[in-house]
Amino acid sequence: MNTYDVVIVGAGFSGLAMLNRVRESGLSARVIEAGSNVGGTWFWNRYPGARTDSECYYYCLSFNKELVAEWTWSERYPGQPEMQRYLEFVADRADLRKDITFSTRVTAMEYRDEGWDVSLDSGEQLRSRYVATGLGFLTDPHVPDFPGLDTFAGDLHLTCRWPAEGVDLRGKRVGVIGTGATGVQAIPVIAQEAAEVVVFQRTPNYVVPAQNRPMDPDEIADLKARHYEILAKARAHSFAMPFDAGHGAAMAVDEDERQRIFSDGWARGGFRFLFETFDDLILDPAANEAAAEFIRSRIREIVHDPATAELLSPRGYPYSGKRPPAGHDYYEAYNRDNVRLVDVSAKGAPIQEITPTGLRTADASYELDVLVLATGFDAVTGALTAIDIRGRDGITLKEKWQDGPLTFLGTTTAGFPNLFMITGPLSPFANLPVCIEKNVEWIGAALDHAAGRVVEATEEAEQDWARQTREAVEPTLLTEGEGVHTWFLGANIPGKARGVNVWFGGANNYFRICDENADQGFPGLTLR
Ligand code: N01
Repeated sequence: MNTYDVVIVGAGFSGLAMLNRVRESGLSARVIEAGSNVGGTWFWNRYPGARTDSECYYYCLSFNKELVAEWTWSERYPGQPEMQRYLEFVADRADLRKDITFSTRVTAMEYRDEGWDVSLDSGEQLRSRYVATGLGFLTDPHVPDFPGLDTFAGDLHLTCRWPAEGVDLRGKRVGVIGTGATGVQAIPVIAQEAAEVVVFQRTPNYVVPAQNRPMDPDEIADLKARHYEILAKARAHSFAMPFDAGHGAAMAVDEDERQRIFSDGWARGGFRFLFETFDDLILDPAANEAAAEFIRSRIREIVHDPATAELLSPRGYPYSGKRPPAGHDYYEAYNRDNVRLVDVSAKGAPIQEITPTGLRTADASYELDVLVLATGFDAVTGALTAIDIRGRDGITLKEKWQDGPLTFLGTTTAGFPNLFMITGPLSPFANLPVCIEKNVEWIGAALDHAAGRVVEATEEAEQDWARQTREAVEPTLLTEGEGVHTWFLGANIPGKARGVNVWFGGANNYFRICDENADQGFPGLTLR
């Protein structure tokens, strides 16, 4: 049996950064990756239009100065092929591939004799002192239980399992279910190719245009020169983006000024609208509604058909109550002759069944050649509980978390010694590469501190972290998305425990807490 100091699960941003870090400590490691290449989320999500929602120069890894110096981005928001090439570059430049086993899944892990037995779907068994998971927040696909789904005789595709060779949509009638961040990116691009696109929308989103553009060589040179200064700024920001503060409270300025600032935010694009307009959009209901109404007014301006514009306009939940998508001519797509929007909400005509030739709602039938499911993920916990992980007392992680996840700092959980999770449940949902590198830093330091001993979070520490997580989100409007199936509340999966699955107390505060914890010798962890 092959034996390692650390087995790492996943070769996306997290797994690559973790492998590099454990090598620095002189530990032996093996990465197990389900895909046939590195990339993680960027390996699987190849759907048309897939690209980052964060700007390239802070959606990247910083652990190695050469990575920063030698890689050049082409667009403000790189597309999936560029992200895939980037992560391959990282793996090659840091010489990581030789420790990665591809096209292999971890099926089970059992804690025994102060280490982990790791079972792979290849039949191989590994033995490891420690395990670090780098599974991502949004990994395990959610396929709704539509009656008749398996009878569909056309082509059925999940956005997060899009074939590498692509799908020929020319001349096809394409149905898309889902208008989250994925659907919002995919729909305008699919519409450029397909004969007809029918979008089945249950809940409209607040979509702000990303404002993509090519990167200018002078700008690239400047960003590279200031990379670590920019990283420090990102680490000081609540969502780990190197943004400036907004203009204070939205309702403290007059209506004209408010509209001017919102217009400016709209022109800056994407998350800058949320974070660089006003500082209280996720705190003050009136401020939030002002932003929401601004977005609705833009939808009415862009979309020619008033009935379609109204259907696209979110109401009844706050802006950011669902993770706001970034658009690339999203609303403009509904002005095309070949795009139709169908309301499948409870107020409209819900989906009844998938038929061999298409889809039937409560009031109509649609003939389709291709059905695209952009229906999201069993987020945060799904990829972890999909593995049969058995801890110290034989209890599985799934059993432990049946009423919601419990972790200490999102990285460890009591009863599962020597197991670390990179961006595990109750860690920040923010700009993920920055969060990942901070998690990797803390886990690397914890491994050094443990120096081969058994390390485990205490139940008191994780109860305290659960309390802090609940208290952190209380002043915000972010918990008001349950009725609109928000994934960060577990509300998109029927039967899943409800509650905030992530830390919304500010990524910057989280980083400070982790740094202090490490400086103080890791209180909250026991060593034996
Ligand atoms: O998934 P989602 P996603 N009947 O869960 C609909 C990240 N991301 O893959 O809103 C009908 O947001 C569902 O409807 P409703 C980002 O963090 C990042 O789009 O639940 N419809 C919704 O419209 C994002 O938040 C990037 O009512 C059903 C959609 O399917 C997260 O991933 C790009 C249904 C699912 O939306 C997830 O986004 C893309 C049903 N039974 C994603 N079930 C970038 O940063 C579900 N839906 C680039």
